[in-house]
Order: sequence, then C-alpha cells, then structure tokens
Amino acid sequence: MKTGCLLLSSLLAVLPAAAEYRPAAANLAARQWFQDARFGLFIHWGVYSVLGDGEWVMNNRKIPVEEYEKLPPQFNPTKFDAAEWVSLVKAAGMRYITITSKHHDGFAMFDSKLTDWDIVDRTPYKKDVLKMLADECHKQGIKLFFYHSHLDWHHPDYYPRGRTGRNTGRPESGEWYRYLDFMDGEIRELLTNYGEIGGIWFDGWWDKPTADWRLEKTYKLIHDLQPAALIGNNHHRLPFEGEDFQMFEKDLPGGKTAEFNKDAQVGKLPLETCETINKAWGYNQNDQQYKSTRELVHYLVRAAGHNANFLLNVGPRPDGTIQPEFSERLREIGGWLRANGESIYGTRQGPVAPRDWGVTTQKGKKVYVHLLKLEDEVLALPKLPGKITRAALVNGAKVEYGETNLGVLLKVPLAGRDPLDTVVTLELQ
Ligand code: JFZ
Repeated sequence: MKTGCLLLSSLLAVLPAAAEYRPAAANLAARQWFQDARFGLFIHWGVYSVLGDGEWVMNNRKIPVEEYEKLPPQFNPTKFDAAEWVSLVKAAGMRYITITSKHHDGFAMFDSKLTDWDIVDRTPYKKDVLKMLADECHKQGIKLFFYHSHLDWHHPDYYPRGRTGRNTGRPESGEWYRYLDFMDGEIRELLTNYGEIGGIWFDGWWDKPTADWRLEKTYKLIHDLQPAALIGNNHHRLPFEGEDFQMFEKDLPGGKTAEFNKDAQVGKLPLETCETINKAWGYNQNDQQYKSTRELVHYLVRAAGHNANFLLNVGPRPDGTIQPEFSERLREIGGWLRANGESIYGTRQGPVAPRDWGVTTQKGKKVYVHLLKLEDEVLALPKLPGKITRAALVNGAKVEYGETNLGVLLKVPLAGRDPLDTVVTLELQ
C-alpha cells in the first residue's frame, strides 16, 4: 500500500499533468504587449441600455425573458460610429478595447449563427457592431478584446440555475452541456470571424462556482484558434490553469474595498484592474456620480504602480453615442498622457512599493516617481538599485536631490507641481 502510494507520487512528480498549459511564444509576446499597453477602454453595451438602468436591470427588476425580449426591437443605435469610438480611444491614450460580446442577458452583440438572440436578427439596426468595431480597431491599430459572460439569464439550457437570473420565467429544465457547447460555439465565432482578437474576458463563473464549466476545453479552443489571444476570467480567484492574465474589479491588485475581493490574492500573471467613471457599467441615465479626471488619472497611475493595467469603463447610450461626461474625461486623461506617457506605457512596477503619497514605475534605467499626494516639498525614498545620474520633471526642469547611504531625498517645490500628477524621472547609473 505504502509502496504503491510512493510509486504513484513519484510517477506524478516526473510526469507533467495532462492539462498543463504551456503558452505559445506568440501568447507570451502578447502578454508583454498587454503589460506595455497599460490602458484600455471597457465598453458595456447591450439592449439593456434602452432602459438606462445598468446591465443588471433584467435581474434587478425580475424581468421575465418574454418581457425582456421586447427590448431588442427598441434598440436602434443609428448614431453608432465605430471610427468615432476608436478615435476617442486613441485620444484618451488607450491601447485596447474590451467590449461586451454578450453580457448576462445572453444577448449577442454580433451576428451569431447559433441563435437568433442577437443584434442582427432581433433589432431594427440589423448590423453587426462588433464587426464594424473590429474592422475599425484593426485600421487604427487598437487591439480588441471581448467580454463574454459565462452566466446567461436568457438561455433555457443554463440549468441548473445559479445565484442570479432566477426570476426569468424559464422552465425548470435544461441541458447544461448543451449550453456549454453553445457557448463554445459563440466563442469559436468570435475568434474566427473578427480577425485578430486581443483576448477574451470571461465573467459570471461566480454565479455557479461548483458547476463543471469545462473551462479547459473552452480555453484550449481559444488558444488553438488564436494562440496569442489572452484569456482572463473575472472569478476573483487566483488564475486558473490556461489563463493568461489576472483581473481585479473595482480594486487595485490586493485591494479589498469591494466585498468580492476580500480573499483576492495577487498571482504572477499580467494584471489588470477595471473601474467605472460613474457608478455604473452599463448605461445608467440617473447616475451622475462622475469621478473627476484627477481621480481617474490617479487610478491609472496607481494601477501602473501596482504593475497593473487600467481598464476604464463607459456605458454607451442606446443611440450609439458616448455621453459627453465620459468623452470629456477620456480626452483630458489623454492630454495628461501625451505629456507623461513615458512614465506609464511600457513600464513595470517601480522599486519603491506603492505608498499614500504616490507610486513608482520603471523602464530600463529610468525610475518614475509619481507624486500624487505629497504635501511636503521634500520626499525621502529608500536606497534605489543604482546611483542617480539625473533627476528632472517631464518638462525638463532639474530636480534637486541628495543621496546618502541611507537613501534618497528629492526636493520638488510646490510651485512646479502638476495638479494631476507630478512625475520625477530619475535616471540610474
Ligand atoms: C461583473 C458583472 O456582473 C458586472 O455587470 C460587470 O460586467 C462587471 C465588470 O463584472 O461584476 C460582478 C462580478 C462578480 C460579482 C458581482 C458583480 N459577484 O461575485 O457577486
């Protein structure tokens, strides 16, 4: 018995686990690209925008499927202009877009051949907005990711039901694996018909944490179709086998302000954190609680200081436009990035851990010290990994500094500060 166990465990030690995921070279390169990009636009857009009450409206108002199906005929985004959206993304200094191909309401915002519960078959608009957006992204050099919901409040085979979507009037029956086959089919469509895709951002696993989601099969399908496509899953756990990045929702990595992040740990994969401009993901016409441009720049900078990308959300209106409160802020962030982008793009977390006063980022021999909340003129830092040869602000103005065997002192007069974020560039020997 004992020998058997030993034999088995030594065998297991030498044999790689059957399911072990080895990312392709193209995937590893894409992870570097992803980390270098640092800033993307999240778009929550679907037929729910018609009601102007967020993307959870079907669940929150207990709308049965039959009633909810009255929304697509009212969804006619005649003012949607892919070129305008992508130009806004570029003006914001963003490098990628992650858009809802399907949210929890199950509605496909693309032309699926596997269901008629999609934008082409059910709306008067009849056009595949993801195709239009994909073509424009490829034209303007922006990467496109799809947010795809595992959870489905509309599909009859999403059964047994999970924590949510229990008031949709669906019959109490369904074939779980038929649902998974359908979902894999849609994923196949998304990775086949839209050119090169940046990756898939899954969400909704948490609705049924003990279900057999057959993730290995879905992940393999994606990596077989497009090896460079990055997979992330908003399950709020350490990444599962086959995933390529780890995401955090409404918290910096390791932050625990959101209840669902209370056990969140930070793993070794590239990181991303997502946040809203007001309080809502999908369009909410009553939500006026906008974060300021300064708060949003701080979020971006703090994310970079935590080695994470920032995926900033907008919920477009049902007519296809992005409201001015969003676009203005995006353009202002872009303005800050045009002057200070060197301290964000292509950087990794810096040598000094994130602090209340700010964060550090670094690229090669340069360390960027971001002064976000420094009330004093002088900042003391621990010893850096090299001797400083130059210290300056982004406008070239020299910064006074002192180095001893205890550490580094920087003097940055209040008069020369940028109200959004003052960046001191330290060149190290
Ligand atoms: C999810 C979505 O439900 C939400 O609509 C949005 O798309 C956001 C980006 O991601 O948010 C969650 C995720 C997990 C829980 C709740 C909301 N949860 O575990 O209760």
